[in-house]
Amino acid sequence: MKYAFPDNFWWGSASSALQTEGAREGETTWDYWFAREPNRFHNGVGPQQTSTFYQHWKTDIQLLKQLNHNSFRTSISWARLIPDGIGEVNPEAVDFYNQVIDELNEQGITPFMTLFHFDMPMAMQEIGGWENRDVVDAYARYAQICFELFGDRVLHWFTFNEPIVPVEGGYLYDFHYPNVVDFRRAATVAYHTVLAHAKAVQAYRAGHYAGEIGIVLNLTPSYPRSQNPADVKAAHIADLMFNRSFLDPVLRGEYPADLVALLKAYDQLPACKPEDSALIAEGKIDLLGVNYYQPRRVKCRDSAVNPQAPFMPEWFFDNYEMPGRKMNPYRGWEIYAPGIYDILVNLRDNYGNPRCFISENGMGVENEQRFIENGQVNDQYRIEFISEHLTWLHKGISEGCNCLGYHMWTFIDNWSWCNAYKNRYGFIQLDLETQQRTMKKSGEWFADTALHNSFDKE
Ligand code: BGP
Repeated sequence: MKYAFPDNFWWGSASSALQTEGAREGETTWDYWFAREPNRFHNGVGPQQTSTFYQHWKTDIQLLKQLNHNSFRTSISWARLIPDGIGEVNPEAVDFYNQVIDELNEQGITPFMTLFHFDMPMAMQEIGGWENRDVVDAYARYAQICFELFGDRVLHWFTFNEPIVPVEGGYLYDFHYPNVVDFRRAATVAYHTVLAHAKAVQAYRAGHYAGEIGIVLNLTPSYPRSQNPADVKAAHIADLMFNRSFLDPVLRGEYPADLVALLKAYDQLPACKPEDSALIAEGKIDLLGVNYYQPRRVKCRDSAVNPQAPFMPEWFFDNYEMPGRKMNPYRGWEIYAPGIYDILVNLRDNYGNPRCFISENGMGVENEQRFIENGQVNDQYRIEFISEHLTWLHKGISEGCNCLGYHMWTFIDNWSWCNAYKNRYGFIQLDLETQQRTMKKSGEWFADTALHNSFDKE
C-alpha cells in the first residue's frame, strides 16, 4: 500500500545545541556536573565531545539537503548567546546562529528554533535555576533578544523542549543536575517553566513577528493495565502529572482542576501569585511539537506507600509491564507505534485539534557498527520503526488530525546526556575519532520518502 502525505508536509529531523555544537564560553549545568561527576556519564564522555556542529554546520546542512529535509529543528544555546544568562550578548554567537539560519533558508530548509533544550546556564542555576522567578525573567529577556535578532528569518519558535524532563531529571529521579529529590520543588520548577513559556509567548505576540510560536512536549500516553476503576484512576493521575501538567496550560490556558486539587491535598502546590493565571492564559500556543518515543503503562499500586519515603508520583501508581510488549532493549523503552495515533486523536477530540507535528521520534541502538555492510550501517530496524510509526500517523491524518509533519531524532549520531554515545539515533553515522559522517540505510530511505512525500509498505 502507498502512504501519501499532505502537500507541504514537514519532513526533517531535530537536534539540540548542547548535544551537537561543542564547547562554548558560557558554562551550563551539564559542563559543571560533568566536571564534578564524570562517572555519571557513559564511558566518562561529557558535553564537550559533540558532533562538532559549531565547526561543521555548513557541511552538515549539506547532509540535511541530501536527506531531503524541508525543515530542521535545533536550539539556540542560551549560555552561548548570553554567557552569564542575563548580561551582554556574545556577538560571535549571534554570527554563528545568523550563519546557520541563513544557510538553512538558502538551502530551502525551514529552520525551527527551540529556546531551551535542557541547557540551563550555570550562572542561572547558581541563583536557583527555575526555582527562582528572577530566572523566569532572565529567560523572558533572552527569548525577546532571540526574537529581535532572528525573528525575521525564523518563523517557527518553540519556547521549551520537553519541559517535564528537567523537572523529572533534576528534581525527582536524579538523572539531571541538580539531583534534588523533592516533589514540591519539582512542582515549583514545572510551574515557573510554564510562566517562562507564557512570558516568551507574550513577548512574541507583542513584537508582531511574522511567524508562530509553540512548545515541544514529550507526550507519553498513559495506558491502564485494565479497565478496573483502580487501574483507570492510576493511569489518569499519571496522565495529569506527566502530560497534562504542561499540555493543559499551553493549549487551554489553565491547569486541570483535579491536578491542582491533588497537589493541594498533599501540600505540594508551588507558591502562586494572583497575576499568574492571567499570564498563563496568555501563553496559548500556535503550534505543538509532539515528541513520542514510548507509552506509559500503569496499574494501581499493589503495596501501601512508605510514609517515610519522599512524596512521589509513584504514590499513585505502579509501572506495568505488559506481557508481550515490544522493547528497544538498548534504551529500555517500549516500542508502540499506535501510541502516535492515540496522541493525535486525543489532541483532536479533547484539545480542539491544534496545529501540531511530530517533532521527535526515534530509536537509539547500541553498537551499530555490527550492522555495517559495505561501509554502511544497514539499520533495517530503524526503517521498520519509522515506517510503522508513519502508518499510524497517516491514519490519524486521514481521520482529520491536524498533524503537519514528522521530524526524527536525529540527523546525525549525537551526544545523549548521561548516555553520551551509548545509543545511536542518527540517519548519519558519526565516527567519533575522525568525525567522519556516513549515511545509514535509514537515511536513504527517509530521503526517498521525503522526496516522494510518500512510501510503500505492505
Ligand atoms: C528526547 C530529547 C533529546 C534526545 C532524545 C533521545 O527526550 O529531547 O534531547 O536526547 O530524547 O533520548 P536519549 O538521548 O535520552 O536516549
